[in-house]
Amino acid sequence: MDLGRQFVYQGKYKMKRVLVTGAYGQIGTELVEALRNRYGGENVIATGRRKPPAVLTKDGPYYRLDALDMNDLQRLLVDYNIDILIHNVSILSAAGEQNPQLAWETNVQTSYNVLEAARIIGLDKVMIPSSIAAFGPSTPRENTPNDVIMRPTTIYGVTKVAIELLGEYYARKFNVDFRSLRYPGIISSEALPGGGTTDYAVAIFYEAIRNKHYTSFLAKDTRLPMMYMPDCLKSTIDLIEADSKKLVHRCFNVTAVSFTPEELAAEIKKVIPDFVCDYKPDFHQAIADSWPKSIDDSVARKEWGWKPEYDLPAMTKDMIKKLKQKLSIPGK
Ligand code: AKB
Repeated sequence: MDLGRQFVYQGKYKMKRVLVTGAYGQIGTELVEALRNRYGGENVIATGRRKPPAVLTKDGPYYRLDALDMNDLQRLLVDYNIDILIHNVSILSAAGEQNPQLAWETNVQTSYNVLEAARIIGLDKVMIPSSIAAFGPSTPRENTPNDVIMRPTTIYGVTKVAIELLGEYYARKFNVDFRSLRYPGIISSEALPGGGTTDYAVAIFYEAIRNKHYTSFLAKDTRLPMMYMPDCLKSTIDLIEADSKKLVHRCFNVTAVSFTPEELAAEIKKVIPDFVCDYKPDFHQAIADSWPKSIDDSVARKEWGWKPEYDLPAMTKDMIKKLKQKLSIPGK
């Protein structure tokens, strides 16, 4: 019996109930689907502020929720008898630099609401993602350890450090089971990312397939840690279901691969030989230059058995195959 997914209620095993905020974003869209396959459609509530994509309306409940509204948030958690809350609402790095005030309010104030709601209602677990952006220029950039100096220089990074510290405080002070993953750049074929610095690694695939040409906003030798969506979903679900007795940490580095735009373009060229990539670095470059080039995720491997499945060639082949299907372009 997998007790990560189930609990005993009146002598019977019941599936846990999960609420996902920011469910219509890049990670949320596929995470809700994966959770519904695992926990049952009616046990996973998708919430967001926009109109939900069709994929999220067919197999389970969805609600409009602005996580800044504490009353609405608590009402949904109580009405749906939620056990696990995954808070995916976030303004990402590049968008954050355009509007730092909005990034602080959206990222930190909603996370505070989520942690407070978890404390008041007594939720089982709360997962709030962090990012490689929580590190900064004074952090060692190669093989960045889990526990190391964190002095980010973007507002997005500042909000992520604040959220990590607040979550750890709630865990210590109020016994809230807070967990967090420092996601690297996520590459996905379903929902598009928006407002991030690693977004180039998704856009490049669309442009390679549609136009055989892409202009990267990062320099060709900018190495960053990355992960394919199936690994992102696996890491998220594995950490949610990890036995709390085995967790020494609350916030974990996770990674799968590290590559540069030039290396990614070369890999795409193996499948689309006439693809051409050129490079015009813009304001994203300074953000990327403040982040790690590669990540040491040995703490996650040790405490909850994290192990990625996709390397750069496997991810590239799968992305191109899926996007060609999605965009209805013949050939593999
Ligand atoms: C971004 O580029 O801002 C995000 C991230 C690395 O957290 N994808």
